[in-house]
Amino acid sequence: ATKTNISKTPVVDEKSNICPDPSPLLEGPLRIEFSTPVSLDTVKKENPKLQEGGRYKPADCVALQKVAVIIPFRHREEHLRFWLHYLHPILQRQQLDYGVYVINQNGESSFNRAKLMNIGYVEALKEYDYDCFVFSDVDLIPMDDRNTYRCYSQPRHLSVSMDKFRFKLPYKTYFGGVCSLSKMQILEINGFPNTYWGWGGEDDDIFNRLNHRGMFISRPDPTIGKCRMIPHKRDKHNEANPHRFRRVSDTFLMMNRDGLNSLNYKVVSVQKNFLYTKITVDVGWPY
Ligand code: UDH
Repeated sequence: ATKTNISKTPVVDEKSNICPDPSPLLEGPLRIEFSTPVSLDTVKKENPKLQEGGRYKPADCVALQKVAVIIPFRHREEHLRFWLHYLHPILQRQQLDYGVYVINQNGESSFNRAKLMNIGYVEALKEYDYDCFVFSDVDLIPMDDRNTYRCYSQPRHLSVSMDKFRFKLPYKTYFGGVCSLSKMQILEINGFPNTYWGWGGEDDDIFNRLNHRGMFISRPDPTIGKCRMIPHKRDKHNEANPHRFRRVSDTFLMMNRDGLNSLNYKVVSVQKNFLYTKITVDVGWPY
């Protein structure tokens, strides 16, 4: 009889090898706490399958989406360690092809969260053909890994039940914290505003942009969308923006000229760490 080699590597049709949705690796509710600090060394050891720059893709199936996770950042090292410790294992169980980009605002001018998000979008696309962008505050950790950090047919609000708001939405159109938008959805709204300096308003502006373009917000159910915020005080140089209410009422007037098409910044450095890519940028000053 002829011998057949059954151990031969099967020829896999890429299409039939797409990762299943939802991922079979999900665990459901997770225990999240911030009492014991974590070190980057520990997080590195916990995640041996990562590639330099905080990149990962599943080894035995083709991920459904290529996701860039963008974190607007300045002086929050301790929060970032918790974020990396909790999120890397979750994102891997979600079987995403992903990269983590920490967009670090250089200098001490007033913080500009939405501009850093625009920069993250542009810089991540220079590296890889991402089709989905998750924008996450550094201090928010999901409490259930069924809350998949990917994109949907409508823009998605992911941090829907935050402990600080007693696990309820603070208001119906709230879009702050963690959200995901596909490349197409971002391009339709000209990205985010670059002109919100200091705390507040930019998330409502983004909601208005989406609304003006006929999109609506999709959300996971409130149990799956639970998340914890690492307790903190307001940062220096991120005082509440006194112009925010007036600015939010002008979204429709401004959105075509304030966004990706007016974005300017300087990259100060790009640092490839094992757990994330850190891009330090000059965003300029309020005008
Ligand atoms: N961020 C930084 N550094 C800063 C400011 C903001 O990294 O100096 C980033 C970070 O990702 C943060 C996000 O921007 O998660 C949003 O800023 P925030 O956490 O200050 O905003 P939030 O609305 O809190 O979550 C406001 C301060 C509440 C203080 C209440 C004290 N009880």
